[in-house]
Amino acid sequence: MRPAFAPAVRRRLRRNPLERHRLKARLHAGTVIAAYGRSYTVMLDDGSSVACYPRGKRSELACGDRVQVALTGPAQGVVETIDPRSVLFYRSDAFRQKIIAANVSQIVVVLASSPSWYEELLNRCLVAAEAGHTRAVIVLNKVDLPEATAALAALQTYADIGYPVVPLVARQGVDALRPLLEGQTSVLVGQSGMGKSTIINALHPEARASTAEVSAALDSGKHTTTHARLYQLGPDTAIIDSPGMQEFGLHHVPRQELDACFPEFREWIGQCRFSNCRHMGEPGCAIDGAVGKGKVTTRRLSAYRAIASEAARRS
Ligand SMILES: Nc1nc2c(ncn2[C@@H]2O[C@H](COP(=O)(O)OP(=O)(O)OP(=O)(O)O)[C@@H](O)[C@H]2O)c(=O)[nH]1
Ligand SMILES: [Mg+2]
Ligand SMILES: [Zn+2]
Repeated sequence: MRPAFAPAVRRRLRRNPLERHRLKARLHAGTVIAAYGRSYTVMLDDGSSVACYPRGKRSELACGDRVQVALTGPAQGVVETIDPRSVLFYRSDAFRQKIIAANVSQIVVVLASSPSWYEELLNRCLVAAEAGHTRAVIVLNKVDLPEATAALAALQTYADIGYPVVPLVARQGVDALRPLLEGQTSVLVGQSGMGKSTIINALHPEARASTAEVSAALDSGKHTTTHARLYQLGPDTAIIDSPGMQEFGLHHVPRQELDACFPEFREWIGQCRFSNCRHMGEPGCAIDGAVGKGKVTTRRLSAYRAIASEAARRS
């Protein structure tokens, strides 16, 4: 696919075909491997790293973006264009989008036996993955801790739906996760302190990503990772570490797309008494019926209703 040029560059190019030719000849293709503020690190396809800033005032680059860079000095450059993205994984509230990563093929939600994890955040990450037609995997890290038994039991629902659930002790090794990452560009997401960067370090020992003890008093992590970073694990395998998050806004997921974001609802959709059933407690709702038959859990239906109410309030 041809790269999409930024508007300012497009204008310049249209005006001057000679410059278009020159610019194209000087551009180097690469991948954004770190994004902090308006500074980026781009790994060029020849393996060299370039410190870059974007042309123009607004920067909308994300870790994982494929870009075309014009070199301006030794290991320095300007991002001239962003290639079209296959996927943009992001959260959003009423005011803005928070881009997490681009061009990922898989979302890995990292939970841990301790600190405690929020089921609401898990459900929201899964909805965002489904809305972007991206595979999702759940990791339960720190199964060496006594809380593991209860955490694994709570995750059975998700395994039943079909999401791979991988128990892990990242401090000891990540071999159980490796086969699921092969050939994928994955992004690790989750609350602070779950062990995302510990997983990265186990997969890519040169990464030396910072990790920190969690706070027992606050039952939470310390937001150690401050920006996303991509690590290449093989020719066609990459993984992105991301900063811990506490909430996951889904303002970008339209109400009418929500049913499809709950995979276990799919076989019941279209079977409600009313063709315009919103599954919010209407009589003859097939999803309520599925809960009665034990095919859908009350907790997942409640999660659906909370997100649906939020979406309905927006519109
Ligand atoms: N007991 C135990 N502790 C672990 C394991 N994996 C990671 N930890 C510890 O959990 C703490 C937090 O790990 P990090 O890797 O920094 O967590 P993170 O998810 O990257 O956190 P943020 O960057 O803040 O989002 C560290 O003290 C790790 O050593 C594990 O398998 N078992
Ligand atoms: Mg981290
Ligand atoms: Zn219904």
